[in-house]
Amino acid sequence: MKILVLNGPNLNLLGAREPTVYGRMTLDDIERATRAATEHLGVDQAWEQSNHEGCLIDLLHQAMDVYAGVVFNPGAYTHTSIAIRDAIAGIGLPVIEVHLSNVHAREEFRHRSLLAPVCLGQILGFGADGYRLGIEALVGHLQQRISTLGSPQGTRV
Ligand code: CA2
Repeated sequence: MKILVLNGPNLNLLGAREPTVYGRMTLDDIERATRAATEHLGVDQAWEQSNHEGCLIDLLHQAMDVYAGVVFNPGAYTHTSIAIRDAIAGIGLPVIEVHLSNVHAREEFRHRSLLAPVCLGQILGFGADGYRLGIEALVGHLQQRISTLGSPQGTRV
């Protein structure tokens, strides 16, 4: 089973600034810790980050032919991007929205997610551990789907 862990704008700055909000781990630290904590699941993970809306959309489109699902921290595009929402709806893959911070405990403009209605679910407020939780939730969902529907030869899961 292959999954994509996708990260949006400014997440490449993690660890360097705003440690009180986002912690001290860099995105590379988070990737390493998440891979170690989810190794037992035996899933093949590709981690990507982009600061550009169009790049994130391209990566979501490309994911259609390669991955069984996506764990996605869309950063501030969560609150603004109809184009990313359309991409998620269009690819038909299960996508789990992850946020490091509890966006509902922050500024009002962060309370609304344009993406949540087209995602399988949201995980937020658990810091870096949210990525592990997101992967576990995604894998659990995919395994349940396989046990209900089966996995015919040639499908991704
Ligand atoms: O809590 C999250 O994971 C967010 O997706 C992080 C975004 C924010 O816009 C969302 O509302 C919630 C911000 C990404 C990180 O931005 C940084 C900016 C400066 C220094 C470090 C990180």
